[in-house]
Amino acid sequence: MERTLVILKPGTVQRGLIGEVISRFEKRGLKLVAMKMKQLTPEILDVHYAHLADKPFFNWLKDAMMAAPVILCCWEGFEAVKVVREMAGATNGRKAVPGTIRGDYSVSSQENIVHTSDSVENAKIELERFFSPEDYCEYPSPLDKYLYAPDEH
Ligand code: IDP
Ligand code: MG
Repeated sequence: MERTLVILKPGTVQRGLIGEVISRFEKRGLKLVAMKMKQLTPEILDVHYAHLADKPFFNWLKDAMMAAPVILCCWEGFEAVKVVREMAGATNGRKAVPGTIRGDYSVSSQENIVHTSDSVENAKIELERFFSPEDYCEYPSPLDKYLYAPDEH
């Protein structure tokens, strides 16, 4: 099974949407295997958003990501990276399709509820950035046979 990183951004924490957003991933059938609340730092954001360092909004983005704690989650499932990314929707909340998380809860290109890993390769790198091996919980998934066909793993 694939694993992917979701960060519930500071605005999501402040707006009381933690439960709503986590509930969506749970209801979809994804399995939560690690979760923690953390105050992000400039140092970790410089690395995490290095691909945006030359953008005019980079410092605003960093400030927004440090405005309150975030919730870091690792979700596991068959093709979880793509499934989660598509649930988040387009980066700009005004362009995100209703029914996606950003399309239902945001109207901004910056304040857009969640970060989600954009590829299997980046998911591995990002999970290592925010979680240690001991942060993960291994527990049985008795519902798997109701969620997946035998060749979906
Ligand atoms: P993603 O979060 O959909 O993967 P990225 O391009 O990786 O989008 O951008 C990371 C974050 O930077 C976005 O989630 C958003 O918070 C912020 N961002 C992206 N584009 C803009 C913009 O044009 N203005 C302001 N903030 C932006
Ligand atoms: Mg991105």
